[in-house]
Amino acid sequence: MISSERIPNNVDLSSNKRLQRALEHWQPKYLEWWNEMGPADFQEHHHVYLRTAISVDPHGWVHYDYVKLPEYRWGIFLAEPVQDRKIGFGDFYGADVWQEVPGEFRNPLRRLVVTQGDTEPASVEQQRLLGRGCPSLYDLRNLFQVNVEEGRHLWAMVYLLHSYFGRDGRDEAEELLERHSGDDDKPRILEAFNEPIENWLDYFMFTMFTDRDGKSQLLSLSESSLDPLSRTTRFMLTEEAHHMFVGESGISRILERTCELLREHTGLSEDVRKVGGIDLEMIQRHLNAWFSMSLDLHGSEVSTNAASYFANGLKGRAYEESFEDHKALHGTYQVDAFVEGNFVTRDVPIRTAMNEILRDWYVADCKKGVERWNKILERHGLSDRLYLPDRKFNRHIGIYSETRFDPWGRVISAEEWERQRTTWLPTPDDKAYLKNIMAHPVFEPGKFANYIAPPSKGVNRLPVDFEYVRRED
Ligand code: BYC
Ligand code: FE
Ligand code: FE
Repeated sequence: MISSERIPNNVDLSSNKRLQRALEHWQPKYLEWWNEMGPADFQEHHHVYLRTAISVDPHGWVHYDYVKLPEYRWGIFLAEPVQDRKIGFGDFYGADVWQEVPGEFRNPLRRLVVTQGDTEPASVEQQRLLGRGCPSLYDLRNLFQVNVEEGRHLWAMVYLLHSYFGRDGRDEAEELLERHSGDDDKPRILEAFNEPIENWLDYFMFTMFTDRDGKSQLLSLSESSLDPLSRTTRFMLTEEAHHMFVGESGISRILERTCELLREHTGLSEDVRKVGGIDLEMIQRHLNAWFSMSLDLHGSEVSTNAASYFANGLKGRAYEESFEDHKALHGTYQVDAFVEGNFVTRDVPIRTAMNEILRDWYVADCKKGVERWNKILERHGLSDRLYLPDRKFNRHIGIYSETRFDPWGRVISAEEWERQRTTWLPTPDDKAYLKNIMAHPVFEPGKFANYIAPPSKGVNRLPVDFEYVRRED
């Protein structure tokens, strides 16, 4: 990488003047978007201790330093090419991977890249106001770390659009900055990215469950026959790990603190809200909401789109090499459908079940996280446990979206749903309570809001009370 370049990269941008000019033309629009839609209140005077990707070398890919947010150096990095890489699945199994976009797959590939790209700035927009109620400087810094990296993920997709999709790609790159999360006229493409992230409980659940859909989708795109897409998404996955760490450890620390408050003040059976903590029921409701929304992000259980993505080698399964039959032409997959009041197990061609197969991987990965959370409750002697709701619960996409299910997967009536929804999903009362306990930011180094425990260690081996965000006028 040549660090003096306006756009840091490992794609030899300076030897492709046309592309370089196109990206340098997009860059000021990106910065305008970042200033307007990125983290509110912390752009001008604050220096944030951040990691910046500077190469793809596994031993030294990041550099840590203080940086002002708008001066962050968003770069374009693709994982190193795999020599002689072959197509790993679908009808073209075994052929050479593509370095250019085949004309016949231009539209679906563009659509995949645009859908992926759209989520990245959307999440920054959703999290824009969270800094105002941060539980600590450590958490504030992690929020901004995630935000700048989602910004970089947008750059990754815009690089592909500009390099491989010509005029249409350039137009799509502009539109990625014109749609906005929650906008009535021009919303973001996928549902979960138009939902508000109002508080830090939402935020940690989002980074736990929705960023993990990012991991699902990036794993499957990293199998793509389009080699530049594969390499870009492979490098994005290294950053994604930190986002999920933020979510999982954030909830762990809330649980830790809730248990502590219960023991210290009220005895294990009392209302922890009386001493400013977050009760397990409220945590479970937020888990239910973000998990079910993130299940929706995997698409319909039975999908001809997914089948043709797989057949054509555009989007594979997570860890495709762990499967035996890479063409998936013959097998069937069992899907529990619900037809006229009854469950029926339908055998569907395996290719049409690719969304569901990816969702299986996702659910298993989430489950491990919830088990780690439950270890905390167990250690503190509580008998309550968190759980993942059944995958049919609260769905808005796919075959379960027409029927109401409870969190255990049982069919319920619309009236029953209305009666129970406040026990299963976040309520206005939850939101008001969270707003209240998160009304004031905690800016003193080493101090934490009352509802959350400190982390066990700081960032990059620095102490927990390091001044991760510093104001300078
Ligand atoms: N909301 O055949 P179907 C991340 C549409 S997160 C609204 O079931 P398909 C991140 C669908 O477009 C990862 N609409 O689905 C995380 C289709 O429309 P048409 C993001 C939806 O095509 C945190 C119709 O419903 N990456 O990176 O298999 C922070 C029937 O579709 C939704 C990707 O998603 C929905 N949830 O689509 C920052 C990867 N689901 O054809 C970042 C790229 C489906 O009827 N996208 N529809 O007009 C894909 O691979 C696929 O498009 C989907 C599933 C996974 C979204
Ligand atoms: Fe991302
Ligand atoms: Fe992420």
